[in-house]
Amino acid sequence: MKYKNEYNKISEILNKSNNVLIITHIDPDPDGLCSSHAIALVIQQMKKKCNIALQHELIKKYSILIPDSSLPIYELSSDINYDLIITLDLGSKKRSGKYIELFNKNIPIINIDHHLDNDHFGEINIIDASFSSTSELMYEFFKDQKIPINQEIATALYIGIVFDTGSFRYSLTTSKTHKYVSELLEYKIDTNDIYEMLFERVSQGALRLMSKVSSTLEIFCNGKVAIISLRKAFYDECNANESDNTLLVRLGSSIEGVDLSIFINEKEENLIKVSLRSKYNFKVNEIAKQFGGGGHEKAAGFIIEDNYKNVKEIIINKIISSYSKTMFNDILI
Ligand SMILES: [Mn+2]
Repeated sequence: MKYKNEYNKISEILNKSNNVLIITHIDPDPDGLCSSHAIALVIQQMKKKCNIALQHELIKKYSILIPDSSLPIYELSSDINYDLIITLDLGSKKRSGKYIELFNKNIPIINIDHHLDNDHFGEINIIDASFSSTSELMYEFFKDQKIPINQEIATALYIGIVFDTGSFRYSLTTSKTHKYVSELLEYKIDTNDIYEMLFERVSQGALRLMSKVSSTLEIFCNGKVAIISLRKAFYDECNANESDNTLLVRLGSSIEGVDLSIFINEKEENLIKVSLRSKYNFKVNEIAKQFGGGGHEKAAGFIIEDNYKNVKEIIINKIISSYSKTMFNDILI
């Protein structure tokens, strides 16, 4: 096993720790949340204390992913001293949001992630982009260390893997992913319910929002590039809220012929999150990095403090023109 030494060291540190804080990225996705939940359950099994650090309460759709309400914290409390930090699916310290100060406190950090551009800020770093998800890596750690798992832990890992692989469709789905998942399925996981929860079940607000957001579609480069925008005002217009936006980022890339899809999410008037997805050779993480963000070659993003109109101009002038240059020598604009 490639990470045998690291896995042994993690077990050693875990055994010595008494109070563990688990941190995943801001705007957590099911991979970050469920790998956090899985290790939290294991730590509880070891009769040790642990918490999962979140920025704020989870959106309704994802709150069921961490059913034990004593696990999440939303602020650091001055009377709890954590003696170990485990970061999961967290590419950089900055992406820990309000918990960034913890990284300068001499607390040992175990950093487990599958984002290629991870900053390696831990004492132990297992960063491997050949894994479909952090949850898959977490399962390998449990398996290697013979850590007993149960239906709840297996379900958490399964959800993380299903989400990050888009139900085993994305290219990072390997034979190893399937092998590990087949082992997890021994634990009687309700796969149909999970699939529906992640990808199919939508609220009325979400459906109205989807229709509104779809109508913003703009196409560039002869049908190869799509921009879709979620304006802040849409929430009120559709009687929807932020928890209704989770499926929207995929809309652009589902269009036939689209290679690069750009999702502009206006979170505040001067705070815009841009998500990039590509299907072929255009590495979106390199673009995201130029704007202080990160991610994978085919899925990346960044946050920009500017208004919608300016951000859109930047996208057209910098990202789409760079795409056109890289892929078509500027023939298509
Ligand atoms: Mn992930």
